[in-house]
Amino acid sequence: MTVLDTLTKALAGGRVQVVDLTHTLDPDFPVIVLPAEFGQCARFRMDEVSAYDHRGPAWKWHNISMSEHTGTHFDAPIHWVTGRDVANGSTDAIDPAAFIGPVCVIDCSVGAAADEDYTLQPAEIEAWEAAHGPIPAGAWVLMRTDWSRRQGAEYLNLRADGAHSPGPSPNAVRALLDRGIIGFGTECVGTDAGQAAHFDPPYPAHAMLHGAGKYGLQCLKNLDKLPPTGAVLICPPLKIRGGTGSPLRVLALVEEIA
Ligand code: 23J
Ligand code: MN
Repeated sequence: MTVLDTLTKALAGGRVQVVDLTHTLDPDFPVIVLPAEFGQCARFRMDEVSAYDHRGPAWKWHNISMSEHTGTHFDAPIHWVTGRDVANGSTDAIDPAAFIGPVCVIDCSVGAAADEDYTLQPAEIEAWEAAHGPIPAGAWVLMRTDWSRRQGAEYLNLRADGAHSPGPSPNAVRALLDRGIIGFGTECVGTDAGQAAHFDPPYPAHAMLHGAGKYGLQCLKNLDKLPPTGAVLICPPLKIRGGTGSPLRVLALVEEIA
């Protein structure tokens, strides 16, 4: 049997399960809100074209529109100024091998429940590796916070001084880059913490990951259904010419270990 025969049989037999890490695209799902002087992210919108009626008697369809950064979405290197000159840094040009790979899940849910401005630190990455083994080069690393359980205004958690939500510290991003990861994902509206404009450098996840040609995922859910290590992430963005990112379906393959 080939590796792929083994995989398809394990999928059919239920030994490998497919976990959906994606929120439903819906006009009510929150999008990032930037300070008023900046351009803003559009919510998801869906307009009916026909519904088995005079506009199309045998078919139903919709026109849809949204930002590249609406809902569960992928960030490409050219999203950030630091990555503007990264070769093949737009969604249409990224090597598709980046869209499937091993995934490490760092559970920050206890810290994020206690502190809405919680930041992942290098010491936790080291503790995770002491328990689960080294983060392999080419891995996707996901920060579990259980933030996806929040709804409405609680999700962005905006106050007069901006958003309050967890994310990685600059030194944690450096540590992940040292391991040669391919991308980093979170449950929050951005890969960076809500207060990351005040970090040094500002927006360290965006600035450092994309400057190094790495990718981001945000607005993930169901990270509590993944093992710390051993799952496979599948995250191909739409092939938008010159795209800085895209909404996408994010899946994980999880093996039941007998
Ligand atoms: C634009 C400006 C700042 C940020 C973002 C977008 C995102 O988080 C995003 O969706 O990539 S922080
Ligand atoms: Mn984004």
